[in-house]
Amino acid sequence: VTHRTHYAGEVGESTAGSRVRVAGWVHRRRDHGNLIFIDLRDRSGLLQIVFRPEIDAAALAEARSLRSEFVIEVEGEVALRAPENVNPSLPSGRVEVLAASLKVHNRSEPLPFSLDDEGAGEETRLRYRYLDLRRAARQRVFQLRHRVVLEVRRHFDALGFVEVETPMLTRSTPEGARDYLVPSRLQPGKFYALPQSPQLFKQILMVAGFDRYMQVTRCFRDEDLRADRQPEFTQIDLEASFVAPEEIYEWVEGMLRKVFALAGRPFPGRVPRLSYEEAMARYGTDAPDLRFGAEIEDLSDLAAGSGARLLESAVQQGGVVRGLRAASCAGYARSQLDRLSDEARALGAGGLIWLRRGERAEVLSSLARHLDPGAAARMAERLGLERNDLGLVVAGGSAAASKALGGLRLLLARREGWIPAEAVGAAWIERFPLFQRNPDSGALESCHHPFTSPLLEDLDRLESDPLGVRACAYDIVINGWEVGGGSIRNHRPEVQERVFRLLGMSPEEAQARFGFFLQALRFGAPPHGGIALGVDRLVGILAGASSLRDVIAFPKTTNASCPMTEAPAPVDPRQLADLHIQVRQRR
Ligand code: AMO
Repeated sequence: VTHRTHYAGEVGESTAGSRVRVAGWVHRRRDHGNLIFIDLRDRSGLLQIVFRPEIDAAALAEARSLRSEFVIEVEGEVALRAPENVNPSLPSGRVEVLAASLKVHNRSEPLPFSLDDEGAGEETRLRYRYLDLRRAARQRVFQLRHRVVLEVRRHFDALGFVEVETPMLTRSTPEGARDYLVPSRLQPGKFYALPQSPQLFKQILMVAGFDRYMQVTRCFRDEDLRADRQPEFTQIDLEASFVAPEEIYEWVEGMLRKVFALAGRPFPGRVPRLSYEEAMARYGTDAPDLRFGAEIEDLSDLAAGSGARLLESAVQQGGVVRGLRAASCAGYARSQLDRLSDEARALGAGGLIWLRRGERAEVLSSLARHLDPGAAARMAERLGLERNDLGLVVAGGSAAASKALGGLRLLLARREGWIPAEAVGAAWIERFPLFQRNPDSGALESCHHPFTSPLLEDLDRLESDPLGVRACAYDIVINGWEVGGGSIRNHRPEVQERVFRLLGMSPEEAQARFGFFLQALRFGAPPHGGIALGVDRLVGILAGASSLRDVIAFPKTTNASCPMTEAPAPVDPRQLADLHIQVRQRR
């Protein structure tokens, strides 16, 4: 045999007696003097190789020089192991290969960390990412990622979507982040932007009559990084003409059902829909984690006549009283309650009030005698407090109260283990506001992006009440992660121009930035809409990863650098000169 015949993991009982040639890395070596055992590893798993003097003395001698991660190729006969040597935890655990020849392809320096040890710091693991990626658990993630993307392409192909590639060197597409810029050599002082998304191109493909477009594509956003954000990430990007949100939901839910099945996880039969307003009120966030209850309840109507001035005055001043049930937490000690109060304040609440139902179902509260017992009982009732439950209550402005309670809800869920391990909680969030005010400048800005259409019923109020206008936009949220977002677009140029004006763009400025796009809309743009889903976030959820870095082969760290290549890096001054760029060092 002259070439590899099997992957290590394929050599099992059925190959016993045959001759195989396998190749891979020395995972472990055990030297028993006149007997050497090697665990050979390739991407499929491990296989035990035995070097015996009576089979090939030369190979045995050479095997003595092998060390971890040397690259070898071995030929030999597959033999059944003696019963006492069977390893039931390996697919190849009943057999071993009696080495008749050994070829050492390469040596390896001692590794900076052991492949068996998860303990090495992340910076080190990313610097030597190729070693980190040799681990079976890591390889499984990328196998899964591959199969997910394949399934997604099949799904949309079957629905008549056509994959079209859009440029990477382009103009700025506003998605709310800073652009990565690429200087032009041929046109001094001009820059391309890397796409924050293919948004404008996919809309233009609808004008071009493609009808159903999809692309699995890289997007670039220069924004502050978190566990769920990378500066470059991959989207499953879709757009379709003559389409309603309902149809897009169906396509996406169908896709999700298939990829969850791939990962062996059940996906809910029907994904519930929540308005943005409901999500904010009940969960304090537009990306609620629906794997557990503890929803926020409004208690404002119970404040009047409750005897507690704190609650009454909050409501009189236009605020709210809201709370949630922390099941079985009535036994919290003073210190635990103090910690929760501090956490509530850090989340923006003025303070935290608690109620609890004791052993005999009596209701106690931190407001003690300031709170009328009848009102306390009604609040406990509304929150659904049973024996030994704790109720957490916040009074104040509506947004702040819900946000703080939403934050506590997540903290407690993690702390108290309310999230069942295999659970999947998904929802569509709809009817977002079209605009929000920039907290610094006070100017209107798009909540999603400027190409999103207002709800038809709100179109008349675009200029008179822009903040009250809702968008025909939707997000899909899974396990508290925003996995996708999209909208129906402004296909009529007049509406698009009105939106640009409200965003503070003069017609000249709109023309300068988006003239090509407005022009396209004027040549018979069909009504259209779409969505983009984050592949990294989706695979992250399927793989149970806590950070996107675990599902991206070569990710960036939080300061947007790559420890392996050490990008970003200085460049040769001549390169800069070609680009007409001079770097000014900040003093
Ligand atoms: P949006 O900006 O909501 O919409 O992005 C869509 C999805 O892309 C993923 N995502 C990210 N993933 C990792 N790191 C990031 N920095 C990051 N930013 C976004 C998320 C998100 O839900 N053009 C529109 C789509 C449309 O309207 O059709 C867009 O890009 O999963």
